[in-house]
Amino acid sequence: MPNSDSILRIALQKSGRLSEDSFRLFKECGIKFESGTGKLKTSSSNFPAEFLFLRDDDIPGYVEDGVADIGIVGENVFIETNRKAETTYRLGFSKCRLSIAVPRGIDYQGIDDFQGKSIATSYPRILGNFLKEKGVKADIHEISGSVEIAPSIGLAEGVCDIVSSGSTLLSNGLKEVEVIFRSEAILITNKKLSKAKHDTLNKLLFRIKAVQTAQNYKYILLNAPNDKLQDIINMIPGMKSPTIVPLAMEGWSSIHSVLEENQFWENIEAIRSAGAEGILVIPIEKMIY
Ligand code: PRT
Ligand code: ZN
Repeated sequence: MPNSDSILRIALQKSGRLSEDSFRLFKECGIKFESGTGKLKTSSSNFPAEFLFLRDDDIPGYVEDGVADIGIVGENVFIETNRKAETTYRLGFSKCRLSIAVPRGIDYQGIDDFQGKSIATSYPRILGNFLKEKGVKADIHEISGSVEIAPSIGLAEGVCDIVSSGSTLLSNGLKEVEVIFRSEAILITNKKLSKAKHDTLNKLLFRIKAVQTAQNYKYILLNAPNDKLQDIINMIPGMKSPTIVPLAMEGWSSIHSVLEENQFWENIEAIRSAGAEGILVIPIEKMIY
């Protein structure tokens, strides 16, 4: 049993756009817990962690107050709620942008077009800061949902909302004219975490980094004639150096290495022209340097 002082309370979105990727991340880190049973709280069976399932908007406040030690939330919500917590790690999923949009027929010239006009949004703080920085005095009309319909019902001249594919704007007759903030899921931490909980957090971060590093790399196996080995090794140097195993066929070897996926695609033609055959590329589950 872990010492209760070291148990990390983790706030996750109960159900929504962050949930699936957050749950998957813990699964890939080998941290087991039950979810999806309508429970609001559960413990991990194999890691010193408790999970709280919450509305995303409540997560920064819970982490600031220390009800949760850490949480996963969209950076847009973290900045908008203006709660005090550390941004510990950028997770790279749930990427989106906060943008200003106007009706498609409008001849938009620039942000100054909004002087004296109104913009509907659920993000008054981020929008307010942006307008202030640009010296634009506009009325911010705060609404909590269905922001996109505001211009068509005469509520505001423009909207400021989260955009991902852009299809919601398109289907509401709007066009994106200013990107004011780019967001992704982040891991936030209470500012007064105890030493014991910090140690647990470091164990968790170690696992997250191992999983995320692995996702960018591939294990590569290929066969090559022995007189071409050095050329190919130079192209796929691996973590330390590649493994070379002789094949049963005289004069040939198998090279095993680790390669960043982008590097693989950039070098594949050169590797083939250097004489490599039977190339296999295999996903890596965890990677620790
Ligand atoms: O119920 P709860 O309060 O927990 O969830 P929620 O409904 O407030 O949030 P949710 O689950 O919709 O989003 C959680 C987080 O996901 C957001 O805070 C963002 O950080 C991130 N995210 C990523 C998005 C989107 N993509 C997104 N597309 N959040 C919202 N949208 C909405 C947007 O508001 C708009 O209505 O999707 C629509 C636009 O999408 P496209 O693809 O049509 O452009
Ligand atoms: Zn929400």
